[in-house]
Amino acid sequence: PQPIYLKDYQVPAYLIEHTELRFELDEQETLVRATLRVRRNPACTRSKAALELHGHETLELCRLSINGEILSERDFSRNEELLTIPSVPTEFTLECLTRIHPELNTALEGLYKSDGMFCTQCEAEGFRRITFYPDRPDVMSVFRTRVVADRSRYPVLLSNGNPVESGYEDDGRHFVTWEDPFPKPAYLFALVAGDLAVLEDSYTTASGRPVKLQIYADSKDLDKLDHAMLSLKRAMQWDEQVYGREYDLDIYMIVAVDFFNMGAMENKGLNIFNTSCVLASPQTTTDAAFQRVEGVVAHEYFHNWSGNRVTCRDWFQLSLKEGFTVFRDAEFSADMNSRTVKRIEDVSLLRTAQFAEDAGPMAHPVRPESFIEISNFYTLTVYEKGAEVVRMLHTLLGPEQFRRGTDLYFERHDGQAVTTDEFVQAMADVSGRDLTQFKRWYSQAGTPRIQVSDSWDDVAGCYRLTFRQSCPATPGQDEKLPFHMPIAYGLLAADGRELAAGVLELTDAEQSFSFDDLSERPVPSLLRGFSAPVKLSFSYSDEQLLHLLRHDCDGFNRWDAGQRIAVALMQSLMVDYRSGRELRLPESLVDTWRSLLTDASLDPAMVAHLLRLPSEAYLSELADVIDVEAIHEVREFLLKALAQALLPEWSAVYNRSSSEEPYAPDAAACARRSLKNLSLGYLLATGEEVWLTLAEEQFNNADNMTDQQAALALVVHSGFRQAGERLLAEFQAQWQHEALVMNQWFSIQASDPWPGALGRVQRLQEHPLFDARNPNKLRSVVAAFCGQNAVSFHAADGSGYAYLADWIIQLNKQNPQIASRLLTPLTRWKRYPEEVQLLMKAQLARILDSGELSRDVYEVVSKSLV
Ligand code: B3K
Ligand code: ZN
Repeated sequence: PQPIYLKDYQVPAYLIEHTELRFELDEQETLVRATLRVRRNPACTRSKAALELHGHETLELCRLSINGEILSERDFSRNEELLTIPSVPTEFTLECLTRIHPELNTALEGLYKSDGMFCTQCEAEGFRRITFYPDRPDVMSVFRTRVVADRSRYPVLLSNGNPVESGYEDDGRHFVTWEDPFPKPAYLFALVAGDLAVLEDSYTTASGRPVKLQIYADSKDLDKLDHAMLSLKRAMQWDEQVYGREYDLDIYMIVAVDFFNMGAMENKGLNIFNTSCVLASPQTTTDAAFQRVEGVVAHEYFHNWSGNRVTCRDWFQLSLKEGFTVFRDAEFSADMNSRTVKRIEDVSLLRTAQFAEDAGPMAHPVRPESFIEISNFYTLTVYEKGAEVVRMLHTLLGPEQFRRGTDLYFERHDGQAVTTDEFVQAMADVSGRDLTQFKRWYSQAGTPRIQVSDSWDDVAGCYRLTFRQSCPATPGQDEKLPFHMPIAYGLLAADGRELAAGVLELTDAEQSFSFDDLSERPVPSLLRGFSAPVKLSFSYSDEQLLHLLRHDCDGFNRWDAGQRIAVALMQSLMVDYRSGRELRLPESLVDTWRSLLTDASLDPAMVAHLLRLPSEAYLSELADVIDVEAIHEVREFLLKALAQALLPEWSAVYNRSSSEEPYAPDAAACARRSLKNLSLGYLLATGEEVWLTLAEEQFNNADNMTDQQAALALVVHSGFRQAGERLLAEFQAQWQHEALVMNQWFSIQASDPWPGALGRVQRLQEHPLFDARNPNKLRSVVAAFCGQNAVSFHAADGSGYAYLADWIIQLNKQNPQIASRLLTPLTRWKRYPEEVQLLMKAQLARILDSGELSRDVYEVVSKSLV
């Protein structure tokens, strides 16, 4: 497979003004008739350019005609990817009849069957599995789609836009015709056919237009759609208030499907969702999942403007819509819930997973320069780091200018397919700023490092901060130029008062800032709210960190001060562990934690986050060489030691956080439950039977999934093995008919680090509810084991690596996107000790030699072995 380069971009030679589709859906084979109104692109300077239509090798071409004249084999050529017609008129109608086999489609790209229904996934390049078409985002067309199918099996027939016609055909079939007036690229096309239940509601836009809202799902899940509906209405209103963006069609539909490669898809007017991102009920859904549903529903809705009305010119620009939309959904969630908690969660993800990506073999800029398979670039870098880049623009310009910038961007480019440059240009135009240097965030990969030092002149009352920035080499980029970034800061006095605060703009490799007329030497609070996606180091003393922990008005930095204290301690304990010294818990930490635990005036959400130990994944990311065992043992030791040292406090917090109130997934209640379950974890870590009894009571009496599942996971992951087995059996008996709940049941077991994990996981795969064709099941078992069970995955005999490689080889044919995603843990071999590296690399090599690889898997494996 050959890479595709951003620098080779060329405008399309032909445009499609109108696309008419007719689908005859059938169990055995589906017929697709496409009628395209084609016209030469006046902006294309290549005279005599051939018409190129993408078409996947699985398409069976039945008939092809231009202006009614059937083409013969001599009139065109075809390879695995393209159908090329060398000579065509300047304007013409192309008709193409194609036969496809959705029932055989296990890649879940294009048109496929999920359980009993038909559905589609076309982003990024799935439309070419449906019909021959210029499947590129800069070709935008109006679509009219007629869906024909058996009436009894597929009573619901959906596509993009508004329904304009329906009726009956022969043989018990019926049809619905849909028209989408907004020109769109093929990746936003969608179709659904099935026997579905629907929840209906309505929304009136700010300018008074009524919109019908519909969420479709399997009838047994009809009771789990209220939260998604509420989230949708909130998102619609928020986008009007915060961005001035209204919805534009008469109807907005969401469909829940079981078999889905990712979370959800923003098809125009017809979002298709993984059930895991739309279904929610207190009994079956945890707080975290409630919040995910809210966030994803909003994200897909926001795409209607940031993605659909204004779309990407080419796939290198993916972050134009994804980074911006993630920023929009994060701000929405922050407004709906706790802003600080949302930020802590997002930064935790960024600092563990995205930073690890930046340090791995697939590291790429937010706007990649080349790819072999675009599906491999739906990454944390494009999404999460891309969102951070937009956030930095927001910080640099301030909210008002930023809003003027987005207004200009939407107005200027409505109906167009554009690049990240256009987005930044709009921001530059409204602010009068030169953002040339800022754009390096789009082109340079890697996580910048900022080293900060300070000095104090007592006589002059002058405090000075010096910043040095650098960025490590990444594949294909050895040298990096300095970034332009905002550093939000505050200077704290000894009594906690703020002496100064603001935003510094870093542009040089080394840069100093002075603060005059200060009455005392301050403690600096740096990178408040995580104002730039960097690794910032400053040699804080413990006292200074404690000071920030107590007094910083920036909630994020208060939490981060706590993290820095815990990380430093855990790193020094790891040194002790490796040299065989006894591990000891310093009294000072116990005192700090006690004061946090007993101060009832603190926000429970904050306390819950402060008292959660840094994850194994985060400690791994920070390590020079990852010692999986040391990280795990030290964390376990600290958990137990803190549990014992503060037993009465944990118990008191547990009781204080228990509540009789009916379940609600609001920020305050979520915080309380999270603190309660954190306490339960510490109590169980003591290994004392009484706390097991408490956990079992919680498991049995919980009126919500958050509490029940927390109790289950804690017991299963504890040393109480028999009790764990018992609860797992009870949970299964109670929930075996709820697929999403059972996914959690699988994943709790797959992530259990107790010895013998691989054997247990292999037995789970024999479970009747496990289905290797369903991505959610693979994530619950395979990804959970390889990604959340480090000690077991990294077993010294290499069995975990071989296990994953076996899966990749199997899935490579069946579902390349999922295969390539699951592969990630193996690609990080450079971060481990040498003997481990050899074992991991051997499995990568085995995959490479296993036969014909998909582009997806080939790209990741080959780049990882460099
Ligand atoms: N745009 C889709 C992702 C499509 C992934 C294709 N492999 C979901 C989203 O980001 O909203
Ligand atoms: Zn998105």
